Amino acid sequence: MFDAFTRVVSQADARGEYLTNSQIDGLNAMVADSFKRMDAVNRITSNVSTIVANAARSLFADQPQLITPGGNAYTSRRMAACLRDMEIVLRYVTYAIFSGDASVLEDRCLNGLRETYLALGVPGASVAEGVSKMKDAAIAIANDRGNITQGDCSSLMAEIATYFDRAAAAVA
Ligand code: PEB
Repeated sequence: MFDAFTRVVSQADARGEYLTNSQIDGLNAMVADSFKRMDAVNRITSNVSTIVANAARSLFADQPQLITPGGNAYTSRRMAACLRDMEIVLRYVTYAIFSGDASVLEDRCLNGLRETYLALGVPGASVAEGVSKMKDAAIAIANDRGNITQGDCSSLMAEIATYFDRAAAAVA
């Protein structure tokens, strides 16, 4: 599991090189902007149940076959598993945002998930759609201009989007 710092160190060490100026500048910029990152993680973490519930509601409105008999989220046991899965993915996304690196998400959540869903008969494309709805909701909350110091969060929001996109692509 890497974060933005250990990833750079591990790459440099693999080549036996010192850190380059551009690597140091990159990490310096990340540190300078770290309050934005912490605020984003804090806002998403504080709104997990809203994000999951709304994304799931919207997914089932778009794909009602999931919750009718024979659907993969039919029965309260499967519905619970589905909401839990969405919450797990969102949790790993918050770890990736915090670390500034996708490896925790890739290694501990997404690795093998497609195969798991295939074996279970869970429709991966539907999970991907749910993840994409969580992306929109999470970014709307993290990027809300209200009650926060004003600043340019566009690159952080673009980075956050990539973690959700990776999760969706891993199961689609
Ligand atoms: C992944 N999901 C399910 C299972 C596992 C995971 C391992 C099988 C065991 C169980 O039922 O608990 N677990 C989950 C995960 C990690 C992990 C992400 C990462 C570390 O350890 N069904 C739908 C929707 C979708 C869904 C499209 C968006 O119709 C999910 C939610 N996942 C779903 C369902 C099951 C499941 C299991 C319904 C139960 C399937 C079944 O038992 O038939």
